[in-house]
This record gives sequence, C-alpha cells and structure tokens, in this order.
Amino acid sequence: MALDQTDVNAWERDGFLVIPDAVDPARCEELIARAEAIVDDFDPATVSIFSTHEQTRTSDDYFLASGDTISCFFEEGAFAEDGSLVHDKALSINKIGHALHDLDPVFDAFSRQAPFAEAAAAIGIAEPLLLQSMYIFKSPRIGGEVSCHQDSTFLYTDPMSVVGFWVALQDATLENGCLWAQPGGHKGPLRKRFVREAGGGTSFEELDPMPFPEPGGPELVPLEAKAGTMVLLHGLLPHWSDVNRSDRSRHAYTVHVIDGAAAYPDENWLQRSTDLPLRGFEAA
Ligand SMILES: O=C(O)CCC(=O)C(=O)O
Repeated sequence: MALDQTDVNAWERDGFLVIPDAVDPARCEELIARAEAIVDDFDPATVSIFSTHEQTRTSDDYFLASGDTISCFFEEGAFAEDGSLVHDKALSINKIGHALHDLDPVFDAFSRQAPFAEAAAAIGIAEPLLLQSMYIFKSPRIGGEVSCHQDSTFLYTDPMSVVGFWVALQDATLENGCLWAQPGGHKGPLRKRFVREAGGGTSFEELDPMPFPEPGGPELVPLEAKAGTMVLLHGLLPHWSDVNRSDRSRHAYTVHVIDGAAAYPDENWLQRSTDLPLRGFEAA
C-alpha cells in the first residue's frame, strides 16, 4: 500500500487522504467480531450513570479514566427515565475507547498492521506513538452525529502533531453517516482546546473565533468509503459525520497517532498511567 508523491501532495493540500483497499476486509470482519464480544461482556451497570444528580460527575469520571482502559460509551438517549435501556445493549453503544490498541490483542495487532506504519512514515511522522483508539458503531437509526471538530482540540501536542487513522470496517455512505471533511481546512487555526480543570471536570478553552463549516454545506465534502478504506485526518482538519438514518450500521475504527518529539500537556483530558506507556507501531 505504498503511498506515492501524488498521495503525499494531496495530503498536504487537503489535510486528509482516502486510501482505498488499505486493510484486508477479513481483518475488518475479525475486528467487528472482537468489538461485539467486548460489548457482550460489558455490564452497563458498571458505568453507574443511573442516579440523575450524580450522572454528570460519574460519567465524567468514567470518561476521564478511559485513556488507559477499554470503556463502552452509550448513545445519547440510550436510557429510559427508569435507567433501563431503550434498545438492545449492542445497538445502544456509541463507541468503545480509548486504549483498545494497547490492551486488547486483536486491536493491538490490527492497529500495528503494516499499512498504518507505512502511511505514518509516508506523511512524515518522525516518532509515531499510538495515543488513542476508538471503535465507533453508528448503529442503524440510532447512531448519533459527531459534530464538526478538529482532533487537536482533544489531543493537543506542542507543536501540534495528531493524525487520525480512520478505517471503514463496513461501507460508509451518505445514507449511514460517512465522514465529511473540509478540503484545505487544516490550514485554518485551532478553534479550541478541551482541557481538564484544576478543580476536576473539563472545559473548552476558546482560541480562535473562526466558525466551522456548516454541516451539509458546500465547504464540506463527503468521504464515502468501502470497508477496508483508510482515511488519514490532519489534527487541524474540520470534519463531521451525520446521524445514521439508514438500516445499515457503519462500524469504523480510528487510531490517533502523535509525534513523540512533541510535548504532551498535563491538562489534556487523555492521560495515561505510567504503567501503560505509549508505544509505536512495533509489536510488543
Ligand atoms: O467516525 C466518525 O463518525 C467520526 C470519527 C472522528 O471524528 C475521528 O476519528 O476523529
């Protein structure tokens, strides 16, 4: 899957690169099966988000601890007033994160396949470190919108270095909520940073008032992708995905890679314990 100079030029011009047939569809199927097994084993009661006044704090804690865990996150509106699930558990999960790539052997091997390392080298990530992984379900008729954002907001380094390696595990189409991106949008400023507050919790620190392109508007282009397609996303690139209004799920897996030469701030939401140091693309 060698990238050539035309690909690298497109990456630098657009801030994203769509690489069809990057991953063997059989490996996508294997990852889907593994994610389904993780959800099967997951007991929703362990998230303990049912008592209303505690909800924000407990889900914040669960989220903030997830940088070095395998944690399941529900779709908005997954629970009824009485705490019961509105739909099947398997359909109610929005995503699994954020250390699948280091804690689960199937995800570890998937994330460290040659195409990932080759793409990282081709776009010039000097000392790649796999920081975060997310398995995104976008279940039929339930999967929610991912609002327009830049990944450097959440995974800031100095200098900025994060790149998303997003893989369609199932065909992503206009109907089931494919990615949309703003060509060249990575040349714009970072709008905000998502930071941990000294007193606990998180907030957005506003950096630049430039608005994001309007979802569905002319500045964003759809990135429809067959299963096995990899999409590289620059950390400053505004991107978005719509709700899934169709009857077909849109499973995807994304790994966010930073450059080990850049500084990683303590106020970033995602912090890893020293027991689980970041690794590159080499096998453990
Ligand atoms: O898969 C999606 O819909 C959004 C993914 C995304 O925003 C990301 O990987 O940064």
